[in-house]
Amino acid sequence: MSATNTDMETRLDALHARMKKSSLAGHWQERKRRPDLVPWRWKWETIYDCLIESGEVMPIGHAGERNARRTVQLINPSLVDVKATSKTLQMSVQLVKPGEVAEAHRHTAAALRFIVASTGAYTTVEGEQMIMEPGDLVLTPNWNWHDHANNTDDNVIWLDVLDVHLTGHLDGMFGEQFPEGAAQPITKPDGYSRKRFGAMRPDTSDIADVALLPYVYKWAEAEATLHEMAEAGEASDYDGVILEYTNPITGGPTMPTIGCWVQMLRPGESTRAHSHTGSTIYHAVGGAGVTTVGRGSEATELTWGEHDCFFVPSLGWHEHRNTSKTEPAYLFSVTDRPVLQALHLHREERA
Ligand code: GTQ
Ligand code: FE2
Repeated sequence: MSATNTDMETRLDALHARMKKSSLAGHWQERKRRPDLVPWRWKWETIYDCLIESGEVMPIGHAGERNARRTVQLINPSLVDVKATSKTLQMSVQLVKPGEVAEAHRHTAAALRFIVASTGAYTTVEGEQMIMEPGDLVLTPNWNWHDHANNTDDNVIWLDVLDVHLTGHLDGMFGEQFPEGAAQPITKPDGYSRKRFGAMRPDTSDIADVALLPYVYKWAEAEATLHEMAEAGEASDYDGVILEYTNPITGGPTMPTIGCWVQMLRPGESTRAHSHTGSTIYHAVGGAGVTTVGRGSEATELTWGEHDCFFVPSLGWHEHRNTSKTEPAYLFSVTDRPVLQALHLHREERA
């Protein structure tokens, strides 16, 4: 090595040390990589066992306390330290036992509930009591007051999805407890949101932000529509028969930060592989199948049955297969795609 090169190396080392002291760095210097998320599958049996056990050993606390909600959180193995399902979203499973109340609060993180087991428990959102039936999707957009009560004789269990990790990365997280008691007063009639914001609706100019509406999507309607679409042959090669849960006024995504979809894979159906930006967390509402993530020697097979949950990372090639020759399979999914779309970052590639 020439004297000049040695001289440069010595000076470069000194420069690095000098920059480090002043909180500066060269573009050429290495940095720690953000973790790559792995495809993953959580068996319902295991989630359920842990959730029921948590019901025995962890009481629900008051609003503002760490145990104000009793949930078991789904964790991506690459995000163990930050306890996250993806870099943007958190999926958890919540249990409210008979007679319990999860007290009222609101926060900047947007939330949704997808009901797994309920015999008439309800969640109250912005003064409207929303009865939860299995397969229903209830939205709690950011800054909506919400509390949950179970006045039935059976456990109520649902999936929570929140954009807490995105909101956290953006340093936009804050919240507050309801000032006047554990549960907010019920100020609206049953079914209010669907009448006020649905296809036949009064003037909406008084609504502060139409992208943040409390809303309920009923499973019975989703299921019937999926079957009618299947009969009409309205299906995608990449997703099977698929519906988006749209905002009833804007027609845009479910919420600004979380998009929700439900798809039916017909008996024996295999979809074609595609890859797109946006990571997706799936929940099998019913049926059984296999989702292949990645291609060739890198491929991972995620085998799922009723109520299992699984994760497909952004840009991961994926294809679904319904392994039953006689029964349909239903997948509910949530994605951060609306964020990528809003930022003009969304891309898709098809096999
Ligand atoms: O039910 O309000 O899973 O505030 C995490 C935070 C659920 C809720 C979660 C929450 C809730
Ligand atoms: Fe909450």
